[in-house]
Amino acid sequence: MRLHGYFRSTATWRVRIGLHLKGVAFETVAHDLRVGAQRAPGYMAMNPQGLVPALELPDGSVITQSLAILEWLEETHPVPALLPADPLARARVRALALAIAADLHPVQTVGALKRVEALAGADAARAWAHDTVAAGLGAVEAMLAPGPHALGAALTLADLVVVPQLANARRFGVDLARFPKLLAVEAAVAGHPAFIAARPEAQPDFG
Ligand SMILES: N[C@@H](CCC(=O)N[C@@H](CS)C(=O)NCC(=O)O)C(=O)O
Repeated sequence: MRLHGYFRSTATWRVRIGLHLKGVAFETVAHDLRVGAQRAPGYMAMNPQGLVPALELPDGSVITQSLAILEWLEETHPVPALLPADPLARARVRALALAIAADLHPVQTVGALKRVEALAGADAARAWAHDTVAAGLGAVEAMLAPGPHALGAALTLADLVVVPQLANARRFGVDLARFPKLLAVEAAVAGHPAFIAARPEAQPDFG
């Protein structure tokens, strides 16, 4: 199995945590977003969106979209479970994951920020990234349940999405002291081997 990604990509990071948690071995194929490698014709043939991650299975099938990959992983490798058994609890996990992956994250990707910079300049792009991430995390902070994890006692898919987004927030200069519950979620998994192995600095393309 080959995970196409980039060390700093938060969407790829989510999937790395999931693969490590489930004990699924994978090979990393790096695409350097700084030089636009995600839009090279060979990769575009695999993911016409020109975005990472993409998971290439041994039979050549490709799955794109980090949450679709994680749901596939959950269905094919159910242990340890990343979704609760109760339908309402499952919906809450998915809602929290989507609040970041579908609403917050898309407005601060490399492509989105380049476009803001082209329209309004580098300072505007930095302010855009900071403000959209801060506003999005404010909403997510209010969605959290009593911990130690994002939605209660058990580690879920929501934690896999929260942790990378906090690292991104720091890059954009967001003051995370405003989000004590999110910081507690991050601290709860900081020593977990799967989370450590998935960190950007542990990846072969880090630099
Ligand atoms: N919704 C997608 C988002 C993928 C995405 O935006 N990936 C970013 C890296 S985190 C990317 O490839 N950016 C390149 C670009 O914007 O050109 C997912 O969850 O997989």
